[in-house]
Amino acid sequence: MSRTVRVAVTGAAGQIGYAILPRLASGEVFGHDTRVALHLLEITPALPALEGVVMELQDCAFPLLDDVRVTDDAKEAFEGVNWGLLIGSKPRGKGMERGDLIRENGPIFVGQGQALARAAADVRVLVVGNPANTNCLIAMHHGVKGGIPRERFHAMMRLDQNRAQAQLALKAGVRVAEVTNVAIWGNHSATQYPDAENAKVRGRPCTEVIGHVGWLQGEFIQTVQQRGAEVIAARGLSSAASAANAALDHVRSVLHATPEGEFFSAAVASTGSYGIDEGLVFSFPVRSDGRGGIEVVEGLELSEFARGKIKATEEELLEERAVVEDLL
Ligand code: NAX
Repeated sequence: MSRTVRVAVTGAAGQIGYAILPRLASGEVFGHDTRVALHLLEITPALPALEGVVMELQDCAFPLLDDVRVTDDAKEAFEGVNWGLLIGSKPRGKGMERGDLIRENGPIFVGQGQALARAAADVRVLVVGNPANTNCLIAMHHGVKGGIPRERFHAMMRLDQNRAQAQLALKAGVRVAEVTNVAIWGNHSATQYPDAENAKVRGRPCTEVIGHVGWLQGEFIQTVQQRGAEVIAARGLSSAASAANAALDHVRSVLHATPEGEFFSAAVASTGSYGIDEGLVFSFPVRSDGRGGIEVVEGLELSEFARGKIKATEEELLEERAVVEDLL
């Protein structure tokens, strides 16, 4: 047993927390030769519920689970962690506009970005809590000020990628693993652009295999954009198992070198690729070098249709950034 990976999970008593913690502790992400320590952060009123989750983790008797810490103090939670999975945030209340939600949650990510920089020298951060891209922008801003490299901050787009991949596989009548290179561009919101034009089915262009441009530019995009709302309408609760699964997929994709010619989707700070405003946390096709570094895949062809969609989602992110300008 060589080492211990320390993972902070915020909002650990929530739905996604409940789905993700056993899987993190099982060894399926960091490998069966790596111990896992969990640092769980919650707001004070949720600590009793979190104690119940901790009891269940004990009752799983995971051989690799090294240490579980529970706290309502961000600095304590992030002490020495290698990964920060920032899942906790306030849900959208009745009648609340997107702008109100951004204002409600922004301050959480100021404090957590600062705490990460003070407590964790070698950390990678995945922001899941919504609005994920702008929350990530805020955490990144404060983390970078404290010395964490900018490229260590990501916002989760993997659930959108997985949803798109599944829809394309269903349409093409192939296994989901046979669909690759699904880029999601922009914001984790209803303006995101799931890109079928660059996707592949069994290595061939998806547009050739599916061939139905009307479906690819219409129903496919809307289904992916609205999938979260569809799950809420059916289940009465937002996606949790699939969101937890996507976060773990993201971590695994960062840890392992991306196969030659392939990419996955993650929101990272724009350095101006594809003309996107610098600094926005924007979803791009990315590749991992297998040592924890990821870089944007340059040079993908974008049709006029795609460029229009990408512009719209960029505009939404620019508006979101303007709403939190005072926090940056
Ligand atoms: P829950 O409401 O079940 O859990 C959220 C937890 O966060 C609660 O236990 C709450 O006490 C805690 N929390 C609130 N403020 C906190 C703070 N300052 N520090 C630590 N913990 C805090 O929500 P859940 O279904 O688990 O979803 C969590 C977040 O993920 C939400 O913002 C949700 O919108 C977002 N999602 C993001 C997705 C993505 O693809 N990026 C998809 C799934 C999900 O909708």
